[in-house]
Amino acid sequence: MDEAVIRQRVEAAGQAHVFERWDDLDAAQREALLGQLAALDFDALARRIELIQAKSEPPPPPEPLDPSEPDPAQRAEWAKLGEEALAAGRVAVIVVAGGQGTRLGWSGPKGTYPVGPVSDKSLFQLFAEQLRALGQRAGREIPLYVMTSRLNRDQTADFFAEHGDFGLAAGQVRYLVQGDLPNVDLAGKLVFSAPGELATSPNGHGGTVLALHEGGALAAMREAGQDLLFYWQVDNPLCQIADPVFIGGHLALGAQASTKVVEKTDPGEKVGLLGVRDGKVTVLEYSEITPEQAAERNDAGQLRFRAGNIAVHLFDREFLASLVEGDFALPYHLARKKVAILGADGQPTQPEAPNVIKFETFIFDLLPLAATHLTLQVAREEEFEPLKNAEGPYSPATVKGALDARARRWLEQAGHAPPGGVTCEVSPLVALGPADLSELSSLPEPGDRGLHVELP
Ligand code: UD2
Repeated sequence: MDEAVIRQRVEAAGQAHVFERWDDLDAAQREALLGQLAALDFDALARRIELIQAKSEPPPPPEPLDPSEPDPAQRAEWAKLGEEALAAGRVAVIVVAGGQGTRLGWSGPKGTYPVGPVSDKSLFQLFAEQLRALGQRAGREIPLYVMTSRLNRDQTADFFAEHGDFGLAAGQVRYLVQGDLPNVDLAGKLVFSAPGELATSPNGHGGTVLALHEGGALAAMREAGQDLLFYWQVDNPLCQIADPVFIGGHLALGAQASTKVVEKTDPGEKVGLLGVRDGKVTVLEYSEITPEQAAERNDAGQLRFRAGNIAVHLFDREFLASLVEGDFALPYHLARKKVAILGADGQPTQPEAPNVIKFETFIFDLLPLAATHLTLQVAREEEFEPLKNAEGPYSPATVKGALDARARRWLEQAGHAPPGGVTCEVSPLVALGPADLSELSSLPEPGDRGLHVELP
C-alpha cells in the first residue's frame, strides 16, 4: 500500500496526528510506521473507539448455574470415554501464555517461572512432563500448541529449545502468535510507545481463536483427525491437562464447549462465575452481580452463584472452525491503564493516572455461542492455584504451597507417610494422581529442599 493511500485512510479515521512528528523520523522508523498503519483495520478501530463513550444497556439479569458433579460411577464412565478419545488421537491441547505477567514482576514469560516446590521446575516443564505421561498412557503423542504474544514468542520458544523441549517429541510443540491491538488515549487517539512505533498490546486470550485459525492449527488438527482442543492458561500449574473425565463428560453430553469450575464459598472472592443469561451459559465478572446476589444461598447452604471459572475449557474443533468461517467477532473489553507513552513533544511521559485504553477479547465470551455446554465442578485444592501476584494470594508462596499439599495428599492417599514438616513434590512423570503412587515401594530420602518423588 503506498504512502498516499495510507495517509488518506489515517486522515479519514481522524488519526492524522500520527504524522505530526514524521519529519523527526529516520527512513527505517518511517517504514515501520507505514507498515503498522497499513496493517491496521480502521473500521474495527472505529468500532472500538465508539465503545469508550458508549453507554451500555444494562444486561439482562444473570441466573446462577448448577455445575455437574458426577458420582463415582459416572466419573468412571466418563474417564473411560475420555481415555478412548485420547488413545484414538482425537485430542490436541493449547496453553495460552501471551499475557504480560506484569503483576508477578517476572521479566521472562510467565511459563518460565520456577514453581516446583522442591525441584524449581518451571511451569512449562511441569506441563511438558504431564503431557509426556499422558502420551505414554494414550500410546501416542498429544500435540501441544503454545500461544504467545508477539513480544514473548522468541523467549518462549528459546526456553523450550534450551531444555530440549523437556523431553517432548520432535515437532510435538508448536507455537502460535496472538494478534496485537493498538492502544489509544482516553480521547480515542492512537499513541506512540517509541518514535514511529504505535503502542499496542496483545488482543487478550480471546485472540486464541484467530491465532488457531491464522496459525494453521485448526487445519492441522483436521488433517490429523483431532476434533477436540483442551485449553488452559499458563499460570495454573495444578491444571490436570486433558483430564479424561472432563473429555468424557464433554463427549457424553455432546457439548461444543465445556468449562471446569471450582466452588466459590466466600461471597467476597473476586472470581469470574459461570452463570446463565438469556438462556445461555456465560461468564459473569464479579462486578456484574450485586453483593446481595453474591451472598444468596440455596437450601443446601451453598452460594447460589458459586461456579468459579478456572479458565480450563474443552472445545470442539468444528465449533471453533465454524466461528472463524462465519462472521465472527468477540466483544471487546476495555481496560484503562497507566502506560509510558510519548507525549505531544515526542518525549516519554510518566503518567500518574490511567492514560491509555487497551482492548482485549476474552475466551469465555465463546461460551454463549456453544449450542451445548458442560460445566464440570472440580476440587480447588486438586486443580486450581494460579500464579498471578508477587505476594499475597495467588503468589509463588501459595502456588508452591498448593503443589506441596497436593503431593503430600496423594502420597498419603496411596498409603505412604511422608515425614511431617517436609516439603513434598511428585514428578508428573511418576504420577498424575494418587492411584499412580500405590505401586511405589518406598519414599525417597528427603534432601535439603524436601522430598521429591521422581523417576530414578
Ligand atoms: C482470568 C479470568 C478470571 C479467572 C482467572 C483464572 C479474565 C478477564 N478473567 O483472570 O475469570 O478465570 O483468569 O485464573 O480472563 N493471556 C494471553 N494473552 C492475553 C492476555 C492473557 O495469553 O492477551 C493469558 C495469560 O498468559 C494468562 C491468562 O491468559 O495465562 C489469564 O490472564 P490474566 O492473568 O490477565 O487473567 P485474570 O487473572 O485477570
